[in-house]
Amino acid sequence: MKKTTILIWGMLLVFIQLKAQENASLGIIPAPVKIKMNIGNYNVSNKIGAEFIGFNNSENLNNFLRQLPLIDVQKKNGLKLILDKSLPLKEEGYRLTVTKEGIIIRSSTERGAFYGLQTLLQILNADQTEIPFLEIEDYPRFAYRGLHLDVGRHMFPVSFIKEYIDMLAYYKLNTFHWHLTEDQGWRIEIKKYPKLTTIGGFRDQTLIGYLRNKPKQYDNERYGGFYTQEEVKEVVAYAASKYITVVPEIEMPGHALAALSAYPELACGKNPASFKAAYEWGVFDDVFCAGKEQTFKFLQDVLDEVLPLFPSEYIHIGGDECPKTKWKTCEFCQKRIKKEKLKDEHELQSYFIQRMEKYLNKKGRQIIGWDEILEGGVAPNATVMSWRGTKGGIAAAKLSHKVIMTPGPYLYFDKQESKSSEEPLTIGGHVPLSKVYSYNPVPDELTKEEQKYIIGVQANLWTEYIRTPEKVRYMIYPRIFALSEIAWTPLANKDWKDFSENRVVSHLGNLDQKGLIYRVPEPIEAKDTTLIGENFELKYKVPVKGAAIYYTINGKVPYDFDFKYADAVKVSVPKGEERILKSVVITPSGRRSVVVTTILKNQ
Ligand code: TNX
Repeated sequence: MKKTTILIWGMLLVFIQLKAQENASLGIIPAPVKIKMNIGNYNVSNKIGAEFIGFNNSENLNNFLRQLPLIDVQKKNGLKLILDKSLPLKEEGYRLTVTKEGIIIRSSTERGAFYGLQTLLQILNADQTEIPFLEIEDYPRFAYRGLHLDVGRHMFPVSFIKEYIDMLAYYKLNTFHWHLTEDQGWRIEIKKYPKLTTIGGFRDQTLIGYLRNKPKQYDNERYGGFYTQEEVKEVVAYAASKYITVVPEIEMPGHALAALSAYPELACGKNPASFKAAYEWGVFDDVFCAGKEQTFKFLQDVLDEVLPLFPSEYIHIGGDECPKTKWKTCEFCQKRIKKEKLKDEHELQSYFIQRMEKYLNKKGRQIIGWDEILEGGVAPNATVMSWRGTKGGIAAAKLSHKVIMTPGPYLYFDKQESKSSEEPLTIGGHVPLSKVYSYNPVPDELTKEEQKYIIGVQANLWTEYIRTPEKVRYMIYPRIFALSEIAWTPLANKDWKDFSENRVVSHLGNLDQKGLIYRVPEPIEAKDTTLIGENFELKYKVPVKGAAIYYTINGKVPYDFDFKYADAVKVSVPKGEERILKSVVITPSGRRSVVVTTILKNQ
């Protein structure tokens, strides 16, 4: 071969390689386990057909396929879904291949095929006309991948719960933790105890503003509602059609004021006061009495109605933040402590949880509890949700209990993403996207053996300060993307740069196109800080596809008629002066990021 021919071939190879790398992440969140790019593209600009092989007439998958704009059910060729029980992948895994013959999704379960379809959908979201030839092998890192929603503090319509479930499925999360009972409202219909919802479902008013503001103000408006059992069934069935398990939470013994407002006899003492569902936030002293048999009878009755609605193996029974104040002076609780030879009120809480566990185990269910259930002795089969940091999770794993990691400092999406004063009212605290992404649910403190007890990870959305579906979206996007990736993607494949600069950018671009609310990230690389120098040249990147960065250097809030960022922000500052650079992202739909202020100083 002539030298020039070799050179041309060589250049071509380099080009192909670069092209393949450029596509390497394909915009998929969570990043798959393995992607191999091949040369060529499969054209999908015309609709393609779909064919099931080996599936026993899967209604779920069929219905799902039917809704995809890519698919024409009248056609046959194009996409093949093959059920292959011998596939050596984890239960939820799949293989997706695209060749000139078409697209094949191979899996050993329906669930796996469903996740293969989510991947396909995400690839198509980036390009509607062509899919590169490729081979993907994929399966989850953790079996439990959850997102929680508190409907006690504020309620959200069934239609929105379904949207939430769709979003979970699209990001390959498989558990929706539905927090159904709270001090501020009991949200699930229980036929035997109708007052739980007619009385306990409503509060007289709601706190306006932050809990610690003085003086406190209230909105003077009755607030409430609940889900009927029919609605619950509808949600659970909808979730199941997206391969999502709904884990209900019925809180005990604390966070029970709404229940006590309906049935005050379940509180401590002979003649308990009357109660009202709480209308501000926090932890309240009045809790279920652990001494009265009546309390257990009530909770078992409630669970008897809850269990048939939720096929989930796990039932969450709360267990967090239960003050022992009332128990200390309650004759019934004290009698129980003596009779059961308990050391103190912590052991009484443990008695409470263990007794409920026994009841649920007998019915074939397992309990999950917040990490407080470790205090006073953990129930023998309980799974622990570690929320006060990771200590509880580590302790539980060392005791050979299953653990779901949901630590506040990393995975509480009710905390705000930045410290900017432009952030909306939140519960406080600060959990930026990068912090969520940095979280590894398996703590270094555990041995290999103990690590096996970490069955998964979850983010929580408490809604004291979240009143509308729109604000839920603001709080979860884009942090849910990071949750998805830490829950699914192998540790070794995590790649913050590709995630934050490519994939988040395109997924937020899609939300923007749909006109949905989400939190617009600040210009990538822009920092609230002071820089010292004379000639500044700052490079930023756009965090949302199609968006632009605008800036001012006179300290004013930037608008879209100000300087538009192109290659760099170039500013020269005379000796002894400073310039206040403010930058903002504005998206195609007109959404704005918070403003970043960078002081440029020439000393
Ligand atoms: C603690 S997390 C709680 C919730 C609050 C939340 C606010 C947990 C088990 N209990 O009741 O809503 O903090 O971040």
